Amino acid sequence: MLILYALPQSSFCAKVRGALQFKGIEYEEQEPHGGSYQTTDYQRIVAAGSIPAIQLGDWMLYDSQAIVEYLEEMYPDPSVWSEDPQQRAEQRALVNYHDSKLEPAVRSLVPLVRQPDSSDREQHINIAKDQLFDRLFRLDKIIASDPIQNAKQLCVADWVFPPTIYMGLDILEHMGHSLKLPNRVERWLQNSMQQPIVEAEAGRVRGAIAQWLNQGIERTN
Ligand SMILES: N[C@@H](CCC(=O)N[C@@H](CS)C(=O)NCC(=O)O)C(=O)O
Repeated sequence: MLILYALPQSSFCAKVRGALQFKGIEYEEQEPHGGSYQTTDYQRIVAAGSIPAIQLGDWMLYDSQAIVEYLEEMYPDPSVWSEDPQQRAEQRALVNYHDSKLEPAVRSLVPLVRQPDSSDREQHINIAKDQLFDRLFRLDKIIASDPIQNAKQLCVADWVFPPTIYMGLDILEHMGHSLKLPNRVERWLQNSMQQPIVEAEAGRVRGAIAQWLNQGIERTN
């Protein structure tokens, strides 16, 4: 049985979980040893020290994209990519845009959540928010050429972006800010959320983020 090491608040884990579910692969999900990827017990078996990772017998693989590509080779049907080579290449580029541009922009909001109110913090929030908006604005331009919307079926991009986008919106809202999504991104988000896999993955990440944000409220009150 394939073991997936994952945590519920991670979009990278949602990427792999979505692929496993889309392909109907049996798996067992476990939190990293000690509940954190920073523990020596976890890092003893996953040298990269990151989540997600999969284990099959004594074989271990880290990195969400490598895992998805491995699953795609081993279980090609249904494919997590379009049948059309150009569209498939665009979808891969889009997922890479998520991993290298959008997710880091959302992640830069995280350390600001627990900082005490100050004009300095406010300034940092505005800088991070502008960067996030810029990346969403570029995403809007990228999807104008339609790497996903003409596809006949879901692809990885459909279930990896929503958890990250909601994470950004929810964290900003918690810090008293809002961000209006560009129109095409908003439409894509709403359409993808009609799909059970996407709704489940986004819901899971949002639930974990909400719990983390609210724990902060309990602690400071
Ligand atoms: N490129 C990696 C990134 C995954 C990642 O950044 N995971 C975070 C948690 S969401 C993590 O494990 N961070 C610890 C680290 O990378 O050292 C992937 O796609 O799996």
